[in-house]
Amino acid sequence: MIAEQTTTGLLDVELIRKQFPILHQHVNGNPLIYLDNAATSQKPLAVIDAIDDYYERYNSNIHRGAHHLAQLATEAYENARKTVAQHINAEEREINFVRGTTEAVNLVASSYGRKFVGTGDEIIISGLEHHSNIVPWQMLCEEKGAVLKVIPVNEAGEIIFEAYLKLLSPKTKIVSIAYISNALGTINPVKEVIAEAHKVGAVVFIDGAQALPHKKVDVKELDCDFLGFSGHKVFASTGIGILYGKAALLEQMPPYMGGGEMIKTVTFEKTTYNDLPYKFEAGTPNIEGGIALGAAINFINEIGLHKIEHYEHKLLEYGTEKLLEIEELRIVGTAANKSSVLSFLVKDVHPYDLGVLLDQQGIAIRTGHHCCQPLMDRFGIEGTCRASLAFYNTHSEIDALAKAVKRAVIMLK
Ligand code: 7TS
Repeated sequence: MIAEQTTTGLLDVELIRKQFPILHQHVNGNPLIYLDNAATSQKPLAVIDAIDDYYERYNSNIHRGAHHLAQLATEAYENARKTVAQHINAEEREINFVRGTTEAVNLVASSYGRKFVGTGDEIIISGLEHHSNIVPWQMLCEEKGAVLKVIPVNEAGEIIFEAYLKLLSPKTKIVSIAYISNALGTINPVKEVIAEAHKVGAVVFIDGAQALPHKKVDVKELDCDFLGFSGHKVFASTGIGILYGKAALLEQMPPYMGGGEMIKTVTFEKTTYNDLPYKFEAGTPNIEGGIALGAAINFINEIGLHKIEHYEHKLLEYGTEKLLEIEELRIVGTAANKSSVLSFLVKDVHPYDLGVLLDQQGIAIRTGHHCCQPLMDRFGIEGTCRASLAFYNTHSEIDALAKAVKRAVIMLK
């Protein structure tokens, strides 16, 4: 039995794996070992069944129909919003359904940014960011004549906090930073980042894409102004995500898109906008995605995020140890505070070639720059091999990964 005694109780990985049908298949003649969870995670039966149930029983458009199915669909969608709100300790009106983290950043940059950022103002991001937390801010800076500042990163892949403090000034209007780096797994000290930004009057956007699947995030405890995350990384569907914003800020922000649902009244002369959160939800949304996200959050809460976090930490430590036994392999990203990502390089081996050979052995990893080209530039590399973990991964899968890397390296050298 694959079971892990954690300080918070037993995580029965075997039982958990039974909930993920996709894991039980062979790829290229070998049992699938899925280690690309930072790109997207797999879906448990609870999520698959919730989507099936929606289409089999009550598919309908929401908020508008008086009929029975429309009521069921509206209730399920709004219940999912409530689940998300409770999960991150927010109010329901602060939970905006969007397509994913990318849209969450773009929404804040377009709406808050266009209104509150002007010529000569500054926006701070970190050197660890995913392209989706770089490009929207660059676009805003270009449009407004604002300046983008970047917190440098040390050799371990940690932000240099003292350098951050030096970047902050009354000109800083927005700080936007990932909670956890997708390329290296670094956990940023976001609570401290937020507190310091608030001292100069800046608002903070937290990119929670890699945090929500692995740890409890409480927006009140962090005191973040905005938080974005993607459903598909947290065991739900693609095409759904969340933008949390403090109600007082969302109230001040203009709509991002115009259309149905986001209005109170429309005449050709003037439109008045709907209340939160509908003001930011123009058009028919991804209804099944919202319902799936609610089901996914209930699923991880039933297991317990503290147990998940503890188990994954042990798995990460084990994986680090195992990989470092391989000659000429180095881990890229050695932060003291790290989560669920093993980025590595083997001397004289191209990451892509290694990725292909691992795939031939049924092992799914990602290779390349992981949408973090500036971070790769910082380390003077083109990319890495990245094995990213979820709570359904096991110690024996790590053993298989290490064995397969060893075998592949022999073939490639
Ligand atoms: N921010 C971070 C930290 C991410 O890891 C990702 C996706 C995004 C934003 C964008 O999320 P999306 O759902 O809107 O696309 N990261 C990855 C990855 O590491 N591999 O594939 C996608």
